[in-house]
Amino acid sequence: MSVLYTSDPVRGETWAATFAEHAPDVPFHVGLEGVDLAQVEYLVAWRVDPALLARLPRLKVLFSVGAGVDQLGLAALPPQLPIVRMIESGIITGMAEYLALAVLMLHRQVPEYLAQQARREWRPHSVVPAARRRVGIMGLGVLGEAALRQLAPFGFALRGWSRSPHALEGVQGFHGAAQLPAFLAGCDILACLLPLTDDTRGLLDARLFAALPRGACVVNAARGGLLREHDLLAALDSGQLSAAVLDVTDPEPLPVASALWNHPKVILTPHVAAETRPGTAALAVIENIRRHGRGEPLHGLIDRGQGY
Ligand code: NDP
Ligand code: OXD
Repeated sequence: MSVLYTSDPVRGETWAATFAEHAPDVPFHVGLEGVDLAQVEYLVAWRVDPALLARLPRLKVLFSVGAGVDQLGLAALPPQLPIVRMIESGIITGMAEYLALAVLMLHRQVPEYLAQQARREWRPHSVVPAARRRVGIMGLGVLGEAALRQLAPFGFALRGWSRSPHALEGVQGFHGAAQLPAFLAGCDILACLLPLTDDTRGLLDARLFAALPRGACVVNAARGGLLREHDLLAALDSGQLSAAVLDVTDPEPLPVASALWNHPKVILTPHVAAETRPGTAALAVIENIRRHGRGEPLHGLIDRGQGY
């Protein structure tokens, strides 16, 4: 039995060291060189070449190095192969920090002040109290919940939307397509932490932006494919939206010709909201391999039908 890791080789060194320390009985390989593929039972990857899978006859579980799994290309993977998303403290802390940063920047009108600064314009705007700022998170999973916990002490009026009902203290909950309009109508700042699936692709479009209060702001820290760039630009230019913070785009890297780069109402970061921390990620995979060996349920196993 062995584990094959095919993601970033530099981070792979920390993964290998963590396996050597905490699971010395489990052979761990960074990259394909010299690996007996017939012995590989666990694959750890960001993207997967289906041709590689065909060469792994004993593969039992595919672990994503990221919290998302869309980049694995689920449709091309064997339907019975268990796929596990990454749940580890580095990603959770990183996303909670990023969401706090983005929401506070929008709450305190930073995009507007940056645009004013570029024009050498000294013009204060009145501060809206946090209690009067309604912040909504789409996606109440591991990261959505962590973001809401991070935001709670600021005193924002918090709301969240998910597929199934969630009862979170201090958060007004909405779920399902039927409750989406009511959720959106009360979001001055909307942040998206949904997985990219067949159901969510392109959800952040002109119709959704029109359902927000006029002048609302949007944060997308999930996947670029959730948002229609053209619709966002139109909503920003019409004043329906007043600003956007984007950590993800479609495609990535964002093409140099994109109008997002120079848009005065857009703040961009290059998919850095939450980075998988190799040490804690390796421990999470080791724990799951142990669980698998004991026949216990895997932590973070995705539902292939739902795509997340
Ligand atoms: P989870 O699987 O824990 O949570 C997903 C949430 O989305 C759940 O609350 C789920 O609802 C909800 N959801 C899924 N589909 C729908 C739908 N059709 N309608 C309404 N709600 C839906 O995921 P995580 O919180 O761990 O991660 C979220 C995403 O963040 C990842 O998939 C990834 O794409 C992105 N990400 C981005 C990073 C970055 O650096 N920019 C880093 C890490 C992750 P329910 O609870 O009812 O199932
Ligand atoms: C992830 C990511 O999904 O880094 O973890 O985007």
